[in-house]
Amino acid sequence: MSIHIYCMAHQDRSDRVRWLLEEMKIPFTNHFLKKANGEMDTLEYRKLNPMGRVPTIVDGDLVLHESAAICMYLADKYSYGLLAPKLENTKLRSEYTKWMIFSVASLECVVARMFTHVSTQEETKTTHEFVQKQCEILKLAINPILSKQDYILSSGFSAADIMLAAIIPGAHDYLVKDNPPLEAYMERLMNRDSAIAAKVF
Ligand SMILES: N[C@@H](CCC(=O)N[C@@H](CS)C(=O)NCC(=O)O)C(=O)O
Repeated sequence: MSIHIYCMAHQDRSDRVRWLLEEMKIPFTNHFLKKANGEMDTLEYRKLNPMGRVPTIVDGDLVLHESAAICMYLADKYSYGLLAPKLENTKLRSEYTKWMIFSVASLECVVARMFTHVSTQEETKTTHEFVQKQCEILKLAINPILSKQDYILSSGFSAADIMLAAIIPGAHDYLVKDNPPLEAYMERLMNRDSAIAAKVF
């Protein structure tokens, strides 16, 4: 049975969901919605996602929105103990949960400003200064880890890397450029067959 992904494009926040599914070799069907045509605003779609946003998935009788929650659900269901550490492995699981939450609550809320607070030249300048400052703070958490290991968890590649690597390029100049640990990390992740198949980058 195929998992249904409601999205707008390959490079919206559904990218991480497709990447994870490709990684786990789970079949999926994309449903591309056109916002301009009101397709995210229909009664039918609002039943799946009351906010009329994407991504939303339907997996059998389960409907879920919020990309981090979707990835946690899918990794637990289809790759428990591999791409998602088991609950009984308390330390590793808490690290994993931390990075999954960090990816959206700390990283993406900064990175997203690059696209939403740039109407005028003046606003763009202020936004870039803000993002640059915030990225220096975010790097305090990420850099020490990626300086000593290839992936964000000591156990190796996980769904947390998918979340982080799908978001980081949005602020490439402030996070990746001239930052060897992040440059190497992104190179490693962008070249995964599953990321290429999912057209994330
Ligand atoms: N926190 C949500 C964000 C969802 C979101 O804002 N998605 C964007 C596309 S990437 C969207 O639906 N935008 C259309 C709109 O806001 O009308 C998630 O991670 O899934």
